[in-house]
This record gives sequence, structure tokens and C-alpha cells, in this order.
Amino acid sequence: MNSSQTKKTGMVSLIGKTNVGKSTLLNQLVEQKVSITSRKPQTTRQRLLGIKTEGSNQIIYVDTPGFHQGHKRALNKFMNKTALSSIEGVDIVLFVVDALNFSPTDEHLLNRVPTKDNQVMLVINKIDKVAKKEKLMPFVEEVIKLFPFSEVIPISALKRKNIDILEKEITKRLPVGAHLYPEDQIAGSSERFLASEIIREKCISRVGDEIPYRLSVVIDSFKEEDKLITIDGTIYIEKESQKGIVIGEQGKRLKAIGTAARKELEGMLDNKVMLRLWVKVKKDWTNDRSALNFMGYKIV
Ligand SMILES: Nc1nc2c(ncn2[C@@H]2O[C@H](COP(=O)(O)OP(=O)(O)OP(=O)(O)O)[C@@H](O)[C@H]2O)c(=O)[nH]1
Ligand SMILES: [Mg+2]
Repeated sequence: MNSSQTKKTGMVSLIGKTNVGKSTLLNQLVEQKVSITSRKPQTTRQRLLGIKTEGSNQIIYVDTPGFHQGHKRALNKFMNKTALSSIEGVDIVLFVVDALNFSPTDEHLLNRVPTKDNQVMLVINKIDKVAKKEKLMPFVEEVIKLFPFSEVIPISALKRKNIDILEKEITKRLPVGAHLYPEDQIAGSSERFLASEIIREKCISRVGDEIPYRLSVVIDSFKEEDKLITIDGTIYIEKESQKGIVIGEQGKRLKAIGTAARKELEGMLDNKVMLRLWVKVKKDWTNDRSALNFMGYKIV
């Protein structure tokens, strides 16, 4: 048999409420960091791809912004729209929930998942946090009443538990088709975009709980020379008062953000990196469609 005839390729979307661990799971599935994560909600803002090719199988995972309710800014609408549109046209949907925590927001999103065409698996994440394991079964029984899931898989993305079982179930369901990406490609995003995300991740973990929602990073220039990559980036926030928070006393916080980002970028790019960061105000950008476009959140 011709080997091209036996090739299998599938698109697999990771869908779920914000903060359930979709990006952590994506990184585990492709065994590389392609999507930033944080303990704060609304971290992922765009649709991101992570690709895994093994032998004749290629799985293209789609990470999505976490679905959330109660926020009405243009950025929130963009994120929810992006999440919902990522359910369509894929071969498999992984509906990710936090173990023992199924809220009206999860149910609202589940009601938007079509029951035909897709194969939808229920992925119950963070089982490492469940002290009383006997509580898991009644939880599963309640959730599966709501939707004809093709499979239920309890996992811990953080502790890499049952990731192999999940992968096996996905592989079983891959349709026959030509591969869409070269076999050594893992991230769907450009290095430039990944750099902006890594800087944003370092900001998120170093500022309070509100600023992450109001902060975005734009790469102004990304220059590759023989032994050095020079990256200029701007951290945008919405108000003058937020500027001081990002910069910190005597510039200490910005320096810490820059150092942490540079170290990770050097590992990712396998090169020496010079990173220069600026902080600027773009008034009310999260609620301004043209500013969102400028930040790379393309509203079509
Ligand atoms: N205990 C535990 N924590 C986890 C697990 N998976 C993810 N987390 C944590 O949950 C938090 C959110 O993880 P993310 O991967 O950023 O979640 P997300 O669903 O991508 O979030 P959004 O992009 O905001 O929708 C982080 O602090 C993770 O370390 C897990 O299996 N167990
Ligand atoms: Mg995420």
C-alpha cells in the first residue's frame, strides 16, 4: 500500500471555560511550550496551534481563549467569538472542565457545541486536586447527562497524568488525510508572536489581578543577526496609573519582566537575545476595535 494513503490528519480543538487548563494541556500534548499559561483567568486571547506528528499520524491541536461571561469589552467579545468559532469544522473537540467544578458558564458553552459532526470528548482536568476520589464518579454522571460525549477522560495536565490515554483516544479517531504541516513543526505561531506572548506571560505573573486584562504586548522589531537576536517590544496598558505598576519602583519590575522573558526566549530561540521593552498607554484599548486590530486581535 502507498504510504501516502495511510496518512491520517486531524484537527482537535481544546474548548472550555477560562482557567481550566487548556493551554497547559496543549503544551503537554505537543511536549513543548507553544501557549502561555497562568493562574489568572483569560490568559489565552487568540486561537493557537500546536502540532504533533508521529509516524503516519498528524494531530493539529487548537488552543482557544477560555469562554467567560460577565465581561462586556470588545476584547472579551473577540475572545469568546474566537473560542466559539474554533468548535466548527474540526474533527474532534476536547471539552475541558475543572474536576468537581462545573458551573453555569461551562453549561452555557456546552450548549453551543453541536451534537453531530464533531466527536466531543469530556476531559476532566486537575484530578490531582481531588482529595476524595469517590467524588469524581458522581460528578462525571451529572455532566454526561448533559451531552452525548464520545469519551470521558480524567487527567492532570500539570502532573502529566493520563495524557497518553487521551492521545490514544484521539489517534483512534483521526481521519485519513494528507499531513498539513512539515513533520518537525510544533508551533503554529511565528517566533515574533511567541516572543510577545512570553513577555505578556512574565507581566501577568508579576502584576496584580486587574492589570493582566488591560495589558498587551506588541513586538516593534525582531532582528536576527549571526549570534544575536534583538527584540524591541512595547507593553501597552490603558491608563497612566497602570504604567507605574508595570515599571515598578526604580524600574525594578520591568527589569524583572525583561530578564525572565529574555532567559526564556534565549532557550526557545537557541540564541543570545537582547530584549528592550517600553511601556506605553493606549487609552481604553480593550474596548476600541481599531486598537484591538493594532494589538493583533484581528476582528473580521
Ligand atoms: N492542580 C492543577 N493545576 C492545573 C492543571 N492544569 C492546569 N493547571 C493550572 O491552572 C491554571 C490555568 O492554566 P491554563 O493552562 O493557563 O488554563 P487555560 O484554560 O488555558 O486558561 P485561559 O487561557 O485563561 O482560558 C494554571 O495555574 C495551571 O498551572 C492540573 O492538572 N492540575
Ligand atoms: Mg489558555
